[in-house]
Amino acid sequence: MATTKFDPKLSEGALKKESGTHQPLTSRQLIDAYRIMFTSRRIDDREILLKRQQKVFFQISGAGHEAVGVAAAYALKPSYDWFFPYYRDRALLLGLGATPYEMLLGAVGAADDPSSGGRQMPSHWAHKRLNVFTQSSCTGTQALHAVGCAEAGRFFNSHPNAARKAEGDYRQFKDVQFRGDEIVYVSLGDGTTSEGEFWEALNTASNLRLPVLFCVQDNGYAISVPVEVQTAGANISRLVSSFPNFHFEEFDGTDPVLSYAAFKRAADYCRAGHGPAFVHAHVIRPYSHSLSDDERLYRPDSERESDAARDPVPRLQMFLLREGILDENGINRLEKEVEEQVQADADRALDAALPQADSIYTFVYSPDLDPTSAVFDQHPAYAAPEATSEGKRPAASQPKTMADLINATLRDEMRRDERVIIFGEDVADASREEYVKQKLVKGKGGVFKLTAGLQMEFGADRVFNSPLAEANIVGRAIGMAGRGLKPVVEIQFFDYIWPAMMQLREELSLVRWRSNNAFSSPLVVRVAIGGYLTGGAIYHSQCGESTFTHVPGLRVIFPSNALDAAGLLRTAIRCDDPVLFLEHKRLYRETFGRAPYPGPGYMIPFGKAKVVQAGTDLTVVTYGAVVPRALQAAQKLEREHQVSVELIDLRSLNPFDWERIADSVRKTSRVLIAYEDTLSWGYGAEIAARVADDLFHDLDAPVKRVAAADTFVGYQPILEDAILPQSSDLFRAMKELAQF
Ligand SMILES: Cc1ncc(C[n+]2csc(CCOP(=O)(O)OP(=O)(O)O)c2C)c(N)n1
Ligand SMILES: [Mg+2]
Repeated sequence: MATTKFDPKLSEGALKKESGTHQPLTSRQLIDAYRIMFTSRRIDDREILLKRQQKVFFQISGAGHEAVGVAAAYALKPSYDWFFPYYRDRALLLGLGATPYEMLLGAVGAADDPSSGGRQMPSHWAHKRLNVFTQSSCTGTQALHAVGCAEAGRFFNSHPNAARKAEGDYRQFKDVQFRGDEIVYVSLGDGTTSEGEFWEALNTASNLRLPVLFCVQDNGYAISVPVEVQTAGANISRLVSSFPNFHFEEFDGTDPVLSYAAFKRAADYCRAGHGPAFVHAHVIRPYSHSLSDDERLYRPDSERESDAARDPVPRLQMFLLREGILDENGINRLEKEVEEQVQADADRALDAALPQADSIYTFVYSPDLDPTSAVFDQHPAYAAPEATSEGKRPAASQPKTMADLINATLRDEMRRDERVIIFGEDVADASREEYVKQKLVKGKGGVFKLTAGLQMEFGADRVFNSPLAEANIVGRAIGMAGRGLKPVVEIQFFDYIWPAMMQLREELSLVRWRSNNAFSSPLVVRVAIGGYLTGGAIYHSQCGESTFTHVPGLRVIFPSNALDAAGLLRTAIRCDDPVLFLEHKRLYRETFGRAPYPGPGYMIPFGKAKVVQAGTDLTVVTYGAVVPRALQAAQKLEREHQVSVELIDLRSLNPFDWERIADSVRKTSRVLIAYEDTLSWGYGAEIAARVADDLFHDLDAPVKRVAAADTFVGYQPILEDAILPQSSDLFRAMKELAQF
């Protein structure tokens, strides 16, 4: 295998040279660097001890990475720049101003742990005051958050009014701060460079010349997998070297002087607005991957010994002695002070208050703004759409399609709130804006044209195309929303949401809970969903909403008609929680459910179902494109068999309107749950279970479901019709249930 491994013997490190070569760090800074690095190592050692005593429950160390952390902290500004670190960044955090006590609170899982209040593993840093954004355990996701964060900084800088607070929506609870020349630091290990999100982040940072400083801390291993297996040619610097607009650095990251000089050059480049930087630091990992790993199983002693010779902590100690910056007494005094402090902080942390068991639901959603509340219950602003004497409606009250009203709602919300920005695949009118401006082309505005005209009205920095990469869309949006923007992003087809699944399931839904409310990323993901298209086939027809209603922290909305789409989308945009807004493609331009535009204030609270028609004999609970099909079946049943069906359109799937369902079932004693997704393990299973649990004694018949066959939507219409629930299927099931 052809490889270009980094050879530490070739390193030009200042620590290897003779005296007087430690510029640009002063003696004072070098002593402080040693204090931070030694403190970092001692906290790791203390945590390892506590883990062995079963007083903490997990340990992952920053050992071997300390010099890089200190260098980054020296080159960057806490509470000014933004930080998306990873678990080896203990020394960075200490260098920025986090305290050993705070870290040990994290280790014991104390209520006051500033990272997560005892919700995340130790070393999963977050620090609101220092601008350290919450991180997960997922390798690589943070790279896209960093990109979004940098985009937000740039946006607020060019739209300073957008940063102003406003009453009555999520902005009331989101402080926005930005600087003209801030840098966004993001770090990751060598193994993590194999993740697609890393490359997606480099691509966008490069293309947009964003001030993101990528720091790869290359310890040669990802748990037991060596770098030459992860990375073609074993050197990530070589692979990324052709990205345009980047400043590149590669160096021995066990040397703080060399590391600082490299970080300084990289930071200067970013801060001057030239673009991103890629800092590749070769480090060591002396303490195995974590306390759950024993590297002796896959690394021979010889390899571990040669690493140990580069250990940054003893190396800097030797350097300070050799250079006469500290004598032996000075070193001993410093180390003793650190030891005593870490010991005292550990004792104090062990006595700290622990989180309460009854706090488990706190911060799953915003504590400040409840989207089910009356704040979001706002009536249409137009007069009732009555016909005029000539039998014609005034233009404003002409019934419009769901597509029209979604477009109009987006437009009005963008006018109202400058923080609303839209991006996704093909959502812009034209990325080559001059074509539209010169009237050479009309512009696209989305494959379903839902965002048509928005770029032309609001500009290319508020409505723009993303790369064809769904994780890129959601990941960047999370970083932006974390800073206070309100991204309303589009996933072109539900069938292609899966590359973003990690960002949706592990990041978006969790930002608030895992940071104990220090951070939040309320944003809207609009998704075109569903079948009944004739020709949509497997990959343009999928439903799958229950995969997302299963995720705490996400709101899931699925309107069936134009008016509901407008009212619920406005709530989604103004609320303080992340929302998955599912738009049925078949309903976009359907005659069913058209409505005049209800005005720029119309809102429907989440969690409130709509009774499409009242009835007494049987309850049908459904949503989305099954609503018109169920209505047709219910009307036929009434005509032909005098069965009175109460039809409930849930429209909000999480939260959902249990009260409305329960009231109806108590009245009718019969319930059918109908949905377009595949039958088994679907959304209806949860409703059926709840009915069985809570309403068993009210039932006169078994709970029934009608849904898609447990297979895939076929292209040939004969197949599609057989697979998706049809009005005739609904009619049959309703009739059987009524007759039971
Ligand atoms: C997406 C994902 N896959 C797998 C893991 C499990 N895991 C945690 S750390 C790690 C290795 C990371 O190696 P590297 O990026 O080199 O960082 P290092 O720990 O060496 O500093 C793995 C596989 C994870 N946390 N996230
Ligand atoms: Mg590694």
